[in-house]
Amino acid sequence: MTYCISDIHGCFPELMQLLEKINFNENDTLYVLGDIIDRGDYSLECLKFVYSMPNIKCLLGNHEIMMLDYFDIYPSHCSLHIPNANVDVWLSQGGDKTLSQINQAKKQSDSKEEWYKILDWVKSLPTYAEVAINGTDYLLSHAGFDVSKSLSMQWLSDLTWSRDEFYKNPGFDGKCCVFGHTPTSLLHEHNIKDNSFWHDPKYEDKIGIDCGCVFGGLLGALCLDTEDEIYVAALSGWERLKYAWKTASISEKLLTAAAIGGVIVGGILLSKNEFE
Ligand SMILES: [Mn+2]
Repeated sequence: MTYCISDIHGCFPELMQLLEKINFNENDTLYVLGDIIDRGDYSLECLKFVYSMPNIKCLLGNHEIMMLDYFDIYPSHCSLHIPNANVDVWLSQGGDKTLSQINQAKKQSDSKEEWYKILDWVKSLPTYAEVAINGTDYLLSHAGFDVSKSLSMQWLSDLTWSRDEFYKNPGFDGKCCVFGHTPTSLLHEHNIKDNSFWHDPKYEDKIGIDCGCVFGGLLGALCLDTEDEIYVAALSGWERLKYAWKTASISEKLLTAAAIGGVIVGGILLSKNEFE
């Protein structure tokens, strides 16, 4: 099977849950439509994971581009790219969390070396992909396309920053565009609480799959073979804490317990309610 996921934004536990739910294995292919990093707690884990998997193909998102800009690196596959004049943009868009994870990793020489390999790989990521399955031609990119131009003439900004122009107009003739970038709750005009995929109701030629996981929504996988939609919910604050707990040091555990008024019993963190 071939699946698409977008806008993981550092939500590593949810990514693992989703892959388990679809029973992802070596016979499957997964396209990740960019914005693997930023805002969430596990950007580096997410990057390392997708980098290590030969059957996961990633496309560049605007967050990866902001990161490359920050490190003054030019993406390989683009027709025109103007770096952000202000490198702090990345840090203000959730890149600050990613940067501190990177800096932490760079302290060890092994992971420092690995980091530079990953950065080189991010730089080389393509900006879109064409996939034909069961007679449907899918066009995948992070944010959409400028349909007034041919595929080879797309600017990097068309593929990674497109929004309303793309949503409100017909797509490419006879193709189905799959994209992320804008949480679908903002695209479902009549129900802002709907985090499921957005199927263009007017032209029926676009599917939005950023389900806003990092904002408390869903992480979704679209199966291109069956058009099945598989979702996992974003972890709650408490589930997130429990997840972080597994890898925390003793001092981090003590600080966390004190901060939430929790209690440690037999190495397990209990909330006040659970303890009483
Ligand atoms: Mn984006």
